[in-house]
Amino acid sequence: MADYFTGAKEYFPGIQKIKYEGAKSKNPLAFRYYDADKVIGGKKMKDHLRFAIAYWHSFCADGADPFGPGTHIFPWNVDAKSPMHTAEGKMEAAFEFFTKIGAEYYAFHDRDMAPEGGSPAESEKNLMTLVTKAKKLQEETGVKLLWGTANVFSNPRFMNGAATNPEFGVIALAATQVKAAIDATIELGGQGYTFWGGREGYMSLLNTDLKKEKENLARFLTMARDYARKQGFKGVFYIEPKPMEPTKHQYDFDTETVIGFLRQWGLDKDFRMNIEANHAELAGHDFVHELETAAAAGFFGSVDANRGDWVNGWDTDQFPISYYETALAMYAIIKAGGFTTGGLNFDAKIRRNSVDPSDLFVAHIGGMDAFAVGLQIAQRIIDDGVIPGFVKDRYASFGSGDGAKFSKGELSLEQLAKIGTDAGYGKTGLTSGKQEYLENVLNGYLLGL
Ligand code: XLS
Ligand code: CA
Ligand code: CA
Repeated sequence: MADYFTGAKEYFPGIQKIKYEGAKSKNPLAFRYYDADKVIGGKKMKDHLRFAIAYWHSFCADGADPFGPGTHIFPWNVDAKSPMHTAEGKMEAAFEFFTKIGAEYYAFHDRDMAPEGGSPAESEKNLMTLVTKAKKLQEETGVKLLWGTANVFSNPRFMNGAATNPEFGVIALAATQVKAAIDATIELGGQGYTFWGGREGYMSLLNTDLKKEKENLARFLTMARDYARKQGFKGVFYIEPKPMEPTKHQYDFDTETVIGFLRQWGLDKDFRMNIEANHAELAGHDFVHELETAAAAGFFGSVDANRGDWVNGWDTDQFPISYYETALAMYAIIKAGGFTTGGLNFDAKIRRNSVDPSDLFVAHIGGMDAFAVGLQIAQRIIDDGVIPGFVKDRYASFGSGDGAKFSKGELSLEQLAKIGTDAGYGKTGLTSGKQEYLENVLNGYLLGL
């Protein structure tokens, strides 16, 4: 990867490539824990973590919220001659940022990269112009595309949904975008293509044919899968679960729901999960619950790394900072075999009042350091062996004798009941789960770095 890139104009002047300076550093523009080439458990940190930058939050979202306008002054918007000129400047700024922060991957929506034109054909032409530029910048810098996606939720035409819209015409317009975004992803060598069902849900069942909408969603995903495969896409399709917001109920509610849907419609071979920490919380789950649920069913794919705020019930998309959470997440990810096509995509935004250009760097440094710490704690959990050993012992009764027969499906209910009858009640089942002990062991690792 290039040391760092700047286009004709440097958009983050005064900020050099961010370096690892160690835990004692007081420099806010340095990593204290993320040391890209340091080997942990036989693999470099950067290959475990596969950090990606989200184009939309970092270079598009200007801090606007329902109560006020944007506060972030993007230098590529200043003096821009046209929307395409803005988009080109934004892209150069993005690649400058990717290389200065040292992230090898990025993720984007079609409309983050290129402005919508006056017709679907013009929109596609705009996108492909920017894709050509992105491809060149990727080659120059060594930065790669983690995944692409289409924004089929922001434009008012999608206010009633995209693939689940009650009007066929809207579904066809969504197809123009998804087809072009798949082409763009293939052209850029993207390792994945993501579907986040932004408005694929309902606000009221009084006006909704739920069965039809879910069938249409399945049909649309099948068509997209078939098109991408026909065009030679070898990557992974991701569904990103989210229970609500902007709709009252989204069909991709959580991992378990999505897995059922994918299996029902025969999409389970091509699709995996892109799990976002904040969405897990909105669904009433822990981030790690979603990771373990996906991994247990063979659907672990990629991660949108962020966090919510425990006192807010919405998608605050804050940068991850909790070592406790990153440690448990990395433990689950390593147990799942680590990332292959996926990575840790910072789907996170700086706060509306974080208006200094350096704030974007500081935020990502915090997130990258938090995952670097989490990775090291996870490796300590594995190396020390107390927690995995405890879990293994807890299920030891399935390893031999009748327990092993049960696991292999060799017992009928009558045979199983006879084993219970012969054994009698005794003290069976009265074994401590030792949760508090394990929590203390974990806290020891957190402090031990
Ligand atoms: C919004 C989602 C979105 C997806 C990509 O809540 O997180 O940003 O990640 O469309
Ligand atoms: Ca996301
Ligand atoms: Ca989110």
